[in-house]
Amino acid sequence: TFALDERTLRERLGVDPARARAADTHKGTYGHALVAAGSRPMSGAGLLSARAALRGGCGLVTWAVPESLVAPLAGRFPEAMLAGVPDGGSGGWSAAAPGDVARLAAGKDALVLGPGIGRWDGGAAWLRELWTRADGRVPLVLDADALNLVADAPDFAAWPRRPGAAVFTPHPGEMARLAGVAVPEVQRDRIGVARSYAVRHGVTLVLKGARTVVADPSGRVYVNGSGNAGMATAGSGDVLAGLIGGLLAQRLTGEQAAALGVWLHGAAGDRAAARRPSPASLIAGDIVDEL
Ligand code: NPW
Ligand code: AMP
Ligand code: MG
Repeated sequence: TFALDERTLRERLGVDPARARAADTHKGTYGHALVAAGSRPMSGAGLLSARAALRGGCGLVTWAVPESLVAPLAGRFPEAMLAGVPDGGSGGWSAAAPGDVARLAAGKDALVLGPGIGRWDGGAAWLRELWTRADGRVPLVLDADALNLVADAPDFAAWPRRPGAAVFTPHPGEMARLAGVAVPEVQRDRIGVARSYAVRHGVTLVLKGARTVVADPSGRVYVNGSGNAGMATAGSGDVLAGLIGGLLAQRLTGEQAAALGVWLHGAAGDRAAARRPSPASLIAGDIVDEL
């Protein structure tokens, strides 16, 4: 188990939080992330996530939303491209075809799925179809409701392994659902629960909360030292998911992107809290702005 700090990032993981850019590069150098996030009541989750992906330094972001939201969201985030997935007018993902999302993900450098997508009957089968049909080489971040859909699946362990990285970012409530245990059991042994899920399912598991745990599929574990309780606020997890996706799009490994993303997110939260009279007034958009 390693302390997750700047030294571990540089010396063990070979990533530099303040990395420079080579002069002779262009936006294509830095990858294209697809962020599939947000629905009618939770479009903000998608906005925060997609903005964080771009702030994480990836070159291009396409933000996919249920088609009915494209017109109301037009112009809200000028740096991102908007893609509408046919939704039958619902503003939600339950009527969207998994194949449409898989097609948008084809050729992208990362896919972030979950913030603000909601839960619905049949959602687990929907996600399984997307998991199977999307190009398995595209690295994946699953967060929030996408993790609840995984938890609803009776047979996740039997889903095909994808060759690309998969990073799961549950908070303790979501981790409890994934592992089929109660929240206090998760909190009693955060490292053990995160590590065993990561190893068993071949994913990089980010168990969020004070001292976030990052466990990689080989069983290596990092415990984060940045961040503060001001980050216990709506949307801060949506920011983390987008940020990790933006780092994956830049060809970091799942382990590197998860560790760097978690540390940067906490460090940005610390800077944002220091600017406020009290950490209590921190909101998730402040974290994005500090990245
Ligand atoms: P309790 O009762 O609060 O203690 P949900 P969600 C538990 C979107 N958002 N330690 C918690 O327990 C997200 O992206 C949209 C222990 C409760 O039982 C999702 O798509 C926003 N327990 C969707 O909302 C801004 C913890 O888990 C349950 C815990 C639902 O996500 C907000 C809550 O989990 C939000 O990001 C902890 N640290 N944390 C927007 N602006 O559009 C949570 N629990 O039911 O999955 O609800 O996390 O709010
Ligand atoms: P979510 O519950 O999905 O919005 O995620 C919350 C985010 O805020 C995660 O990245 C957590 O690690 C972070 N966070 C929440 N509470 C704390 C805390 N007390 N100390 C540090 N980070 C926190
Ligand atoms: Mg969340």
